[in-house]
Order: sequence, then C-alpha cells, then structure tokens
Amino acid sequence: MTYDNILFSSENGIARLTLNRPDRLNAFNDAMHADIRAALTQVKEDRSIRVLLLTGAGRAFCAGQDLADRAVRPGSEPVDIGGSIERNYKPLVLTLRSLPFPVVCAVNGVAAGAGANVALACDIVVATRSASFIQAFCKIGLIPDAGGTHFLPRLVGSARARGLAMLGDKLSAEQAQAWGLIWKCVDDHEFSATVEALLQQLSAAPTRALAATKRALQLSAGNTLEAQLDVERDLQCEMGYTEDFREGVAAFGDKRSPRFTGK
Ligand code: T3D
Repeated sequence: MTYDNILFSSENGIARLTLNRPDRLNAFNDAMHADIRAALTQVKEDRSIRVLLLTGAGRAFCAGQDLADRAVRPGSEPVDIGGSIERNYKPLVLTLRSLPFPVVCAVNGVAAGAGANVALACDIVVATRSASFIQAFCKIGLIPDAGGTHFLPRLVGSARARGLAMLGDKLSAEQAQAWGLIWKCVDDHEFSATVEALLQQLSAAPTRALAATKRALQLSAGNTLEAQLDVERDLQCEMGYTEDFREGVAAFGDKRSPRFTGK
C-alpha cells in the first residue's frame, strides 16, 4: 500500500514510517493523519513487526499542525480544534503508546508543537545534534497538546515543563538530552548509523518483555509502589511463560548470544 503524505515500509521485523511533506516541514494535516492511521493499522495487524521507526523526510522532523490548512484570521469563524485533537492526535498518541513493541523516534530536524510531543510519545527518542524541540503552542494562543502536558513534567520536571510550555523557546537536541527529554542526541554524520543499530538491536530483542516493560513503565506514573509491585509480579509471571525467557536463560548457560523470536 502506498500513501501520499507518508512513506511506509516493513521488512525483517522493522516497520518504518516517514512523515513526508518536506515543503511544509512535515506539518500534520487531516490527509497525513489519515495515512498515519492506515499505516499504524497495518502495523498493529502484522504480527511479524518487532519495532517501529518514526522519522521525517527532509530538514525537519515535524512542525506540528499545518497552520496553513485552515483560514484562521481575526474575525474568521472559530475552528473546532477539540474535534481535530479527538479525531487525530489523541488516537495517534494512544496508538504509539500501546503498540506491543518499541517505537523509535528519529528526530532528524526541528520538532515543533504537536510534532515535538508526538516524538515524546515514542519509547526511544534519538535526535540528530542539529535538531531542536519547540513547544510552539504558546506562540499561537494554544496549550501543549498531543500529550505534552502529560509527558513534559514527567520527563523534565515541573519547573522545566512550565518554562518550555510558557516561553516556547527552542531547546537544542543537546539540551534535550541533558534534561532527560530524549534518550540521546548524536552528531549528524552518525545519526543514520545510530538509528539503524538501534532498530537492529530492538528487532532482535525479546519483544514481549520489551512490550511488558513499556506497559509497566507507563502504569508506574499513576501507581503507588505497592500497586506497581503487583504490576511487576503479574507481567513477570507472563514473561516466565515466554519462549524468549527460556532461550535467554539457556543462552546464558551456554555462554552464547540469545536468539530471541519475540514469542
Ligand atoms: O489545530 C489543531 O488541529 C490542534 C493541534 C495543534 C497542534 C500544534 O501543533 S499547534 C503548533 C503548530 N506549529 C507551530 O506553531 C510551528 C510553526 N512553525 C515554526 O515555528 C517554524 O516554521 C519552525 C520553528 C518549525 C521552523 O522554522 P524555520 O525558520 O526553520 O522554517 P520556516 O521558514 O519557518 O518554515 C519553512 C516553511 O514551512 C515555510 O513555508 P514557506 O514560507 O517556505 O512557503 C513555513 O510557512 C512552513 N511551515 C512551518 N511550519 C508550518 C508550516 N506551514 C504550515 N504549518 C506549520 N506548522
């Protein structure tokens, strides 16, 4: 299946989704959201996929909502932005969070507005050193959406979350790494190789354990220690029945690399 606003492929357990409106810095519009939804449906249905890459074409990762898509002017008819969020951004963020394998976001350039927060919804965010993150919402009279008010304080703490959200300053990839907003930033010439290595590693990992880790870490945000210990017990119990657990322990005993199948 081919799409007009994204590139999508899947091979050897690795699905790759590239936002592809480079002349608009990959800004989201309804058509692009529809393409992403269709591709993610494919991803959900394909049991062979063990990692998803999200990245952008051209010099930007994503500039957030396409501001040229609607006629918003002083005196113009009000726009139902809540409808756009319910229809597009909420399902996108929830899908990325619930996929039963890791989602890697390769931030290849500026990530602004919802573009920044969709990146933060991914499990591992690696950015090229020249990339940046901008909570651009306050510049146009909006609040951080696409999960921004959830992710920011949890990732960087309340003071930095407020500063980023209320000032809308550009945060360099280097600073984003130093603040714990992202996993890491790498020099531009090492970016592709770093992303590829991550994809290879994750596609050969014990996928069910990574999915359970993802779930447990997400639940921890709203749980007491006791409730979280229960979550760990239940998920670990499930892991004990997996083939990958048996293979991991056997490989350790045999002093060889494990061959995980994701089962
Ligand atoms: O509305 C809803 O559905 C609710 C959801 C809202 C979610 C949101 O994301 S709201 C926030 C929307 N995004 C922004 O406010 C960011 C706007 N863009 C920028 O601030 C800057 O473009 C960047 C900091 C991202 C990059 O700056 P720079 O100097 O590298 O590039 P540029 O020259 O500003 O942009 C290049 C082109 O892309 C330019 O078009 P042109 O002049 O060459 O024809 C620019 O207009 C276009 N562009 C950039 N961002 C957007 C965009 N076009 C439409 N929508 C954009 N968001």
